[in-house]
Amino acid sequence: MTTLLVLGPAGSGKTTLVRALWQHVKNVSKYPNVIACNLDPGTEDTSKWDIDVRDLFTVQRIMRKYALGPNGAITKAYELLANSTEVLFGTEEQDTSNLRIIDAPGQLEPLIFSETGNQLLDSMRALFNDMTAVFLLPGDVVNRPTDYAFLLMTLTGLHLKIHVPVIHVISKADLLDPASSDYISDGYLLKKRIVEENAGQMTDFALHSADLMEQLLPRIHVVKIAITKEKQEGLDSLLDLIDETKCSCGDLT
Ligand SMILES: Nc1nc2c(ncn2[C@@H]2O[C@H](COP(=O)(O)OP(=O)(O)OP(=O)(O)O)[C@@H](O)[C@H]2O)c(=O)[nH]1
Ligand SMILES: [Mg+2]
Repeated sequence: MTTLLVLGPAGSGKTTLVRALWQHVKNVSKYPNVIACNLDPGTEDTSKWDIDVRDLFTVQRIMRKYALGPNGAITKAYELLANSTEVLFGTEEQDTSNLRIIDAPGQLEPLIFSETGNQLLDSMRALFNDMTAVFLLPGDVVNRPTDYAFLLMTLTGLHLKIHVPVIHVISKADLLDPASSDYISDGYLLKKRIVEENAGQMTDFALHSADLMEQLLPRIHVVKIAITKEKQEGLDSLLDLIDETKCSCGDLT
């Protein structure tokens, strides 16, 4: 049994990846019972999901019921969700799937900084002792070295908080400049590009971030994924890396 929690900044391609991987995996015999779950109560996505949090509540309904704005409603949704994970997913005995792919909401702040976000992560870890997080770093953001360093810091904080293996995915890899590939795993080059980019006050922060990352970066496995109308790339590499997380010899950290 494997549970993938797909996380990333708003618009980073989470839903696109979850649905493409779901379709792709149905053809891979080792995961005959794959299910896709929508955990985003705010999405207006109209596709069919095996499990959908909107069957329990939506951001719109929470906003009305508790007189909250959209971000307050997301935080409230995490609180409600933390107490409903078993209702939503069923118990382990009821669940016959061998791969669950979960699409998380794009708002990372309530997950990282709120008490209810902590509760939700606790309750998901308790329900899914096989959970692996997949964190998306979108290619167009990676193209800007300063923002890439900033996003890596966010990801590292999340990694330390979430207490599960984290797979790094460069999403929208079709948008990645060839020159960006050089510094994705190389802290020294990343710092050089940050200085060249000269993004004002962010430069010093990004340089410190890259300093902290320098030892870590070469050891992080990164999968590049592109899902466009024309092509789908990287899904098999992602599945291989997921298998590696199951293997005790896999060094993902
Ligand atoms: N070029 C390119 N565009 C992509 C790719 N994946 C997704 N997109 C586009 O990026 C936009 C956002 O994709 P979503 O899958 O909705 O992103 P998301 O992370 O689920 O967004 P939120 O749930 O709103 O946070 C859509 O217009 C997608 O078509 C990709 O690999 N390449
Ligand atoms: Mg989405």
